[in-house]
Amino acid sequence: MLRKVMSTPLHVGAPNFGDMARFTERVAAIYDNRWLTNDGPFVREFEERIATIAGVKHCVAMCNATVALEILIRAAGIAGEVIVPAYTFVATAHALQWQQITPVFCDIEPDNHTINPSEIERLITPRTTAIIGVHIWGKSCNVAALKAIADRRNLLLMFDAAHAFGCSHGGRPIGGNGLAEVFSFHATKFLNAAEGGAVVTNDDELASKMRLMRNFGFSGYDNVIYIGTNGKMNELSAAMGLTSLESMERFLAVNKRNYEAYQTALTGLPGISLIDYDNSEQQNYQYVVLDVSPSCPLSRDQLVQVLHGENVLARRYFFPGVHKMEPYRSFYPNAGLLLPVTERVVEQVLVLPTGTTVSEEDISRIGQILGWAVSNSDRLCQELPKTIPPGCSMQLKEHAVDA
Ligand code: T4K
Repeated sequence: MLRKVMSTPLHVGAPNFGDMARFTERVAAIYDNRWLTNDGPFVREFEERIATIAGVKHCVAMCNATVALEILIRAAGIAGEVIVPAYTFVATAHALQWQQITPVFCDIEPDNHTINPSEIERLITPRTTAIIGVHIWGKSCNVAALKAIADRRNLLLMFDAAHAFGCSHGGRPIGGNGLAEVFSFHATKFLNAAEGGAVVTNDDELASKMRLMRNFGFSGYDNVIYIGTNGKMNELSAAMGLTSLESMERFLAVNKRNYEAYQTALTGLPGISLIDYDNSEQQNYQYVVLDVSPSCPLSRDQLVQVLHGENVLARRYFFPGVHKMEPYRSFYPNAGLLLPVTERVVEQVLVLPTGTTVSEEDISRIGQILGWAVSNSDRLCQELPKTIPPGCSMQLKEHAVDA
């Protein structure tokens, strides 16, 4: 009997926690200092540590990566149209649209899931000012090809590196590519500050402009010199981020161990493959991503239903593609015609839980659940809808399978 193999739910994105005693020491220091936000000592320390790890001159910490993207876009003077992949978290596009800049959706590379440089040129118009690549799953974009296009066409180039803290490209830490890169330190990320983000850059002028913009545009007391917003990271988040940083090696070791355990557990499942990482680069292995091809006897959505029924809360990131979310779906109803790879990938990707809450034993059970599902596919295909309706709740209703 397979039902409820997992007694407690396993979440994709369950946070990795650093040492609680170290965090509470820092909280005690915050109480002593009576300093909670506005460029406090922990934020400064966090920025220094991140800049060092990323190998860049400046880290400007923010309240989250979405606001960090918005501030970077504004500080860099971007306007008009910007080319972005359609296969990303919706924040990449929203950070543009929020400021009346048009995201133009580009297709992705079939294996790497990153923006396809050979699709970019035909999307460039006189209004195009920039390209934003996304290092999805921590897998780096083809930076050299993007840079060549950006240089040739006089466009700015920057990266949404929300997934890619601790990863490398060309043997160098992600952080120094293009004009700037943006990390997320959200709870679900490899390194978390509960909520948090940062722009990293080697550009002195851009960094000081972003520091002002994240603080309402204040340059000293009473002197506002730009339009700004409140994008500041607070001291509690920085304390959490610093504590997470102390455990970064452990998080990496666990994620790598889990990834390898999944490689073993998923061997031989028809039509199901684990996307691979380039082992010549540093990876954080924060995402365990399956490709469920049409040769699998169950659809991706049917597997999600089986897994949820067993308390394994797998996700369909980034379904249905940003171009099919509002307002983009209404603006560009035919965008999918230019995005065949994205349209295929959003139907096939399934993300499984990993991180410090997931053991090798859990992974072997997840392998057993998937093995059981494919060997009972005839019955399951009759009982489970092929697709999950939009807007369903996080944990799908228990499916009607009696093993
Ligand atoms: N660019 C890219 C490419 C991104 O992926 C993201 C964020 C951004 C930009 C923007 O970064 P931030 O502004 O967030 O810093 C989650 C995250 O909220 C989001 O940060 C992340 N990407 C995205 C990939 O995942 P949802 O809609 O999946 O969140 P939710 O609430 O469903 O949580 C995900 C899973 O994590 C659940 O299974 C539950 C688990 N969880 C979550 C939280 C918050 C926990 O176990 N504990 C927790 O505290 O978006």
